[in-house]
Amino acid sequence: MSDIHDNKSHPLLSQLEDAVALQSMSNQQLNDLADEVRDVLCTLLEERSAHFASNLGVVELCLALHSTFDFRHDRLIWDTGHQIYPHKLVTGRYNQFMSIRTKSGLMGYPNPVESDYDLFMTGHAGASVSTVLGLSSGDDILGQDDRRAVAVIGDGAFPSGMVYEALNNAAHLDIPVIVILNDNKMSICPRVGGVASYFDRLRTNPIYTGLKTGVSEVLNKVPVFGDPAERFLQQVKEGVKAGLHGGMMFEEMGFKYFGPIDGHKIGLLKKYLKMVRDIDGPVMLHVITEKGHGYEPAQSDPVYFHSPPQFKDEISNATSAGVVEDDSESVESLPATPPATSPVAARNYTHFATDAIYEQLQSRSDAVVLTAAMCQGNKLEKVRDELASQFFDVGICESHAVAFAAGQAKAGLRPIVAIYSTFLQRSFDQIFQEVALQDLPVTFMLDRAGLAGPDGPTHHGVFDLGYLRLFPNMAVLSPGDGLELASMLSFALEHDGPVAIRYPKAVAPEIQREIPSVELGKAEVISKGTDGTILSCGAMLSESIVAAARLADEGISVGVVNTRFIKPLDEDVVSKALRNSSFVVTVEEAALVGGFGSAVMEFAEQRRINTNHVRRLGIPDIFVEHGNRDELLAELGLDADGICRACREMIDDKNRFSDAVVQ
Ligand SMILES: Cc1ncc(C[n+]2csc(CCOP(=O)(O)OP(=O)(O)O)c2C)c(N)n1
Repeated sequence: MSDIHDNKSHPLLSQLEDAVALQSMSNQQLNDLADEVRDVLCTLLEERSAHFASNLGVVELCLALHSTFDFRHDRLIWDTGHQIYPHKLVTGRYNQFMSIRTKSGLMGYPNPVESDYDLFMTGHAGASVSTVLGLSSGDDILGQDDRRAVAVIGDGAFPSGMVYEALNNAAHLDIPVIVILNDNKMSICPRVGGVASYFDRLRTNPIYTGLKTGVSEVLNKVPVFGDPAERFLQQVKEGVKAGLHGGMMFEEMGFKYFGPIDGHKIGLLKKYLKMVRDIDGPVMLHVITEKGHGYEPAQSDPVYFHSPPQFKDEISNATSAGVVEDDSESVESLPATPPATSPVAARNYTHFATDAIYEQLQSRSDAVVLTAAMCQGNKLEKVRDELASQFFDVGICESHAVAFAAGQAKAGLRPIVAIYSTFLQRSFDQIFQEVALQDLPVTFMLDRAGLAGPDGPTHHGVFDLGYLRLFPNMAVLSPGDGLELASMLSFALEHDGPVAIRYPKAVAPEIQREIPSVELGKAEVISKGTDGTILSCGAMLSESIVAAARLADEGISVGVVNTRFIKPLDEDVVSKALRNSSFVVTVEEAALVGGFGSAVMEFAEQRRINTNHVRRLGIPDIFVEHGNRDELLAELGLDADGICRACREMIDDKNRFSDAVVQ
């Protein structure tokens, strides 16, 4: 791991004990500090993959905020939280910074356990305006109305429906809340939609373009406190009335809107921040930044540099036009463990899914695919570019995506909703009402279903079985290897009702065998055993096969079932396993509460089958920390070792139980 501690090139950062010190720094010092922050970010990327361009883009904004506010007392929320790195560096975490995104190291997102400067643990976009408004409301009621509450939200996150719910409520409450719109023209890919076009129009405002020098002259005289600030505000407002102003939409919603201003000029930012700090009501400051600012390759290719692989290996061939071996929101090195039974192609589930989607869209004109701003993560660029009329990017609007797909399905299309497991949580109610209740043929492709690795608890997709299994009409599938994925998608598009297919962020093994066709509620029996049965859910199959092979070497005969369907279960296969095996182990990369093992137990209860001999392996009732997926799986007992251990324990238990009976 690179050492930044002794780095003489960070004289300011290495001495900085607390962000409050920024308040007494000159603009020149803050600019020097910005250079040091960028240097650390580049050093980090030499070490490992991380969110990069977004962080480079907010350096000046972050420093200006901390030099204007005291966030030990005031409130600051970075929407989503992927651009939190400069904030971490100036809030006492410089020394631990190089541990970021490693197990037991700093999180790549805000984490209140690390620092009081991080108020919420976040990773999902679009919630910041609501939480900041709530903080301001709490402070207001509790008599702490000298505290100021600031949300920094990107233009990519801004179209989220929740933002408008919060803006609406803020205008009604009319309490101080500062929303900073960080407009860099980008989501992960270039942002799309009507809100994006509106922001583009706002950029033509003379305050930003500098056409009306009168305005910038006024800005140079910005006073700091009290009435003069009000007077300045009045002057700016006069400018507004004189036709300089954009932001009417926000003004009409009850916000005072300022900007857009250059988000890389610390002095200018501080002036505006001081002004909005003293306004007694909802205010929006529109700041223009450049994603990747300060590092030329990231400036020219912010899509690739959103979360690129580590520098060492990849920087020379970095281009967003080419295929990036990224399997993330953030990239992680690909796990190596092959299933013992087969050769492995180093392709991950996402690649199999993308190919299957492309083929379906090519062969069926009624099939369409939807993404919620994750074209790159879902590797849908080829579909977007070659089959544009069947491709829909709705922005970071997962709830809308699902209801929109329901409408398309009702109209006769076969929509495929490609949303990561964790983000689909946003659409719980639309899955219920618009899709399942209507029994509409919408197919959900849930990538990152399982442990999402270094992104951590905000991104692990481990709750989907719980929330999908709930709904009548819903079929829930998970492929045991890459080869099954395409057949599962063709099944889904022929099925007359909603289907969800979940798969993890992992290399997809190709288990060489005669693959039976996918039929509703039919499992695949991989091997039979005389002692016990492993009921494997989805990607746990290869580890289950490895475990069974190892146990066979020890003289323990364990069969393996690739259950394929979590709902409906293959009642015949599951009931035979429960009745005929002396023990059954269920294995899933999902929360045990409401998951696959729970489904097996519920089924056993319905059939009045004893379950003393059943053991469920999966994610216990905790939020799993960040770390490499393999490390996390091993720790949770969800690798071949863990499965073997569980099987041996079941045999020991059985022996103890028989001894007790004999006595
Ligand atoms: C609900 C949700 N959907 C999708 C994502 C994945 N995601 C992470 S960052 C990002 C882009 C955010 O764009 P913006 O807010 O403009 O920030 P920028 O990276 O441009 O600074 C997306 C789509 C997410 N974190 N949360």
